[in-house]
Amino acid sequence: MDFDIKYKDFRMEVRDYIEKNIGPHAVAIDRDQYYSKDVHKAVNDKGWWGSTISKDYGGLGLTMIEYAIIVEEISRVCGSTGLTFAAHNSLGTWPISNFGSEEQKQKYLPPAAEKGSLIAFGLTEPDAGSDAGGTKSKAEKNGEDYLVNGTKCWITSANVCDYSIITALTDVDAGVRGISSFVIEKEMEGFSAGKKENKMGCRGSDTAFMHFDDMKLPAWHLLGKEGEGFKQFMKTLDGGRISIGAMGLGIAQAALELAVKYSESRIQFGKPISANQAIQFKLADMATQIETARLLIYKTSWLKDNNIPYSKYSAMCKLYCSEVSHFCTYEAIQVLGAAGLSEEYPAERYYRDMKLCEIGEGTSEIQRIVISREVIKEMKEV
Ligand code: COS
Repeated sequence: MDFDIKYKDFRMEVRDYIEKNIGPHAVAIDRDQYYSKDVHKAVNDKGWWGSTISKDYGGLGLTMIEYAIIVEEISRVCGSTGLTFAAHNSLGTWPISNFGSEEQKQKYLPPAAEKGSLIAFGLTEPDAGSDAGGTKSKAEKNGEDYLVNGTKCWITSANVCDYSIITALTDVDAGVRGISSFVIEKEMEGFSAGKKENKMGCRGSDTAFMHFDDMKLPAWHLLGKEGEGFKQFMKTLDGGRISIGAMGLGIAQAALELAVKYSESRIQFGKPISANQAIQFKLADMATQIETARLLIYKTSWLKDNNIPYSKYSAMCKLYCSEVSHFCTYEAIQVLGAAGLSEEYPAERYYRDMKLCEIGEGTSEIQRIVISREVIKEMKEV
């Protein structure tokens, strides 16, 4: 288990770049709720929009471990950017790399990797959230084309994306086996995105509705085969859950660092508050949970990199890291006292940003369902 040692230099180099190039924008991104072109460029200058895209298509071809470290380090500085980054790489480019035709890969991956063309993931609908199989959007065959109608909601980068993966029913009577995936382009006639949601956290990430109104899609936009959509996005979410875990971990790490720094500088009763056991116990619990969470991210990423089944572990990453993030951001505010409530310190931003990790890409409750189903299955196999 030499992950920390092996990736130490990589992490430090990534951290240094992010602190210099994304850090200065984080407060304004949250306060003014905008998608920062400067930050987009900073990520693009490193080629990170193509983190997991193969070098054959202009990407960096990073391992999951390396990519998870980047997600963690970006989120340590800016939750909004961490979310946009994780959604684009895990949910946008990954399904094209893994299920796309050569034509789709040639068309969509190089612009993502080389120019930072953002790819969104349109799965969730007003009636299909946790029950992802409840998709109502339809893609009806119309000669050589599909005609798509429907609505998606809570889609990260709905307005700022260039392309998106979407899901729609190609057979309304076949249940989850009737769901198919497509790659669409934002400029297509019939596509529109709604007003950006005013969220409590990750306020700079562009979350909005997507509408398809008789959107005509040539058949080659189908990802894989008809009816494969449900399994494709379940596999996609397996990877996405590692990245949201890494996002929560980054926010937790930031909260710990802030709590340590503040407790060393805040003098009460003639000594730094870090000299009190009440504070020390909090810091110890935060640090221990963060260490455990990071090991879980490393292990799960390693499993993915080595093509070993990891569905249970990715749900554990998402569940555990987001709960660690909740705990650490809550405790950081407690350590800071009144200062923790003020926007003068980032503790309250961490607390608001963290909440997305317990909800986006499947709630904590859904992760528990996935984990328990896997555990029961494993026990039956013994
Ligand atoms: N990888 C590959 N295949 C998978 C899979 C996975 N992780 N999970 C399920 N499948 C397959 C199953 O093997 C099954 O295949 P067969 O029909 O060939 O046996 C098929 O998909 C249907 O699976 P299942 O019956 O388990 O589907 P359910 O509707 O019961 O799934 C859960 C329930 C809760 C697991 C699922 O709906 C889920 O993960 N929901 C959360 C979705 C989510 O995260 N939404 C937020 C999105 S924000 S981007």
